[in-house]
Amino acid sequence: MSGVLPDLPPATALPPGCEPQELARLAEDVAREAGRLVHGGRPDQVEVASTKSSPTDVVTEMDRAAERLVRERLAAARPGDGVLGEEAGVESGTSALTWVVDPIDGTVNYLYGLPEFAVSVAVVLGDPTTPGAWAPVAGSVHAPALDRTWTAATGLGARFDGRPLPARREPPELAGALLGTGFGYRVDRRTGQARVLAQVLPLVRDVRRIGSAAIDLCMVADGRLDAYYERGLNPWDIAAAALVAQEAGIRVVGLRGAPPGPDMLVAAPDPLCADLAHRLDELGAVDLP
Ligand code: LIP
Repeated sequence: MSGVLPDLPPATALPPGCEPQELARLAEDVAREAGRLVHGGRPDQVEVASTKSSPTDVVTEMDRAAERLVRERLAAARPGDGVLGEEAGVESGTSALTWVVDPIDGTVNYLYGLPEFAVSVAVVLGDPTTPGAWAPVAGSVHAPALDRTWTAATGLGARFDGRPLPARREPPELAGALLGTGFGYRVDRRTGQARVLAQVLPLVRDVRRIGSAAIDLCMVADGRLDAYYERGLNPWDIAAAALVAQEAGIRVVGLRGAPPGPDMLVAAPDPLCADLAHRLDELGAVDLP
């Protein structure tokens, strides 16, 4: 843990039989297999199976099928671990580890046939449903339509398509930064997020709305974005990608001394991270519905 704002805590005192590199390999293998199902099995016309927080917060049958596959593979490989998945919720385990799964991060992109979606598979110590109470051990984000995979293991660095991440350029000042962000599905929250964005936009180089938090965070890790912020993210959106980012030397924080979580997540190299977090706090970015 470094700096004045808390990152996700490092995974320490790993239980016996918990080898981060092996867990990272399992995470990537399972994410890739689910990616083959999601991308290779995508019907010409993807149907909405149901909605969640709003009529635009959609679930497809492929979200459900991919999560079932991931759960089956993880149960076979590590039967005592718990699982938290976006679609089927929490399944407690007997070990100290919990797998955190987003079967399709960027579901709306998937629905529309846009390539920016990813399978995110992470394993954490602690309780992933409580911000600040969990530490990522290993994880993989596989974007099958982009043919990109980011994988990390705690203390062992992050890899992009099997190679060490490219060296990053010197982080710019805020005015020169290319930011990623995203928006919730509820109208009241989107209204507030638009107000904050209108005040952020003049302060930065430009903004990209990719549509997948996991890909946003990985793009900060590999230098395709300078920074990313979003309010309203779930643990399954960020668990793998936050570790990729942290292992690439990126700060992943909340605001006002809070850990990254649903209230806010800010990711960037320092000092850009601290500057952006401070500006977002000044703009009331967490004082939103
Ligand atoms: C998505 C996030 C994205 C956010 C979207 C959505 P989903 O996750 O990854 O950052 O802006 O609104 O929440 O719903 O596609 O798994």
